[in-house]
Amino acid sequence: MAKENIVLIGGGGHAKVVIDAIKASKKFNIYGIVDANLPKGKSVLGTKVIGKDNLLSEIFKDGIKKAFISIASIGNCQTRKKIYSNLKNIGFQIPVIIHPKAVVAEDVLLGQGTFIAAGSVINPGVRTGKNAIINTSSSVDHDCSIGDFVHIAPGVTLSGGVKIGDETHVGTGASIIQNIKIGKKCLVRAGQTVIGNFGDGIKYGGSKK
Ligand code: JB2
Repeated sequence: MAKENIVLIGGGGHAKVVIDAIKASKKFNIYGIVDANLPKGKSVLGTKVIGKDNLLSEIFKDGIKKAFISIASIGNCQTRKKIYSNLKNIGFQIPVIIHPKAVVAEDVLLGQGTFIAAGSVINPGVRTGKNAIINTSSSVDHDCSIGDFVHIAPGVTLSGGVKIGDETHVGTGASIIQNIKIGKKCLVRAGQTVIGNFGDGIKYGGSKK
């Protein structure tokens, strides 16, 4: 059976990881990339940039019904939120993409547009909201709850029952012990160890505001 076409939004660093996962999973044919800045015709891992976001309505009318956000936008998910809402307004379906070398337990529930990268382990009872990113080699243990537009960066460890609020970024290599609650729009800086709860809008670790 022919693979369904999918258009990608964004052709930077994260797109390479997404393209690799899509190719490995063999579920979709990548139709092309729309990117706000890259020149038309540029190749990203063999996939061409076909234009900018104003092409999306036309692409949808031409019969491409699936789209995926291939931008991670570290520490600021406003770009992803804006793109997600534009895609939904046009009518696109935004699937879940899982690298086949991730381990995802049977009962895990993943929100629309969630990306699960290679080497990550998602244990039973985990839930994600929409457009969450569980990045390379991260470990999300049983019963964790991950909000909308959250980015769990490479190498993060979440023990069982951790709750991460919407739009929070957990930086590379951070570790969070069991049953901790982190609020919305927080930043856990790379490499931090979190052993206590914190509320919305907190930037945790390091000396920067
Ligand atoms: O509104 C937009 C838009 N805003 C930025 N629409 C579209 N279609 N494209 C947009 N872009 C494009 O996303 C930029 O022009 C750029 O080509 C791309 C973002 O690439 P960048 O490499 O800056 O960020 P990323 O989120 O793909 O990857 C970062 O985060 C990853 C987690 C990188 O720093 C990676 O190294 C990292 N692994």
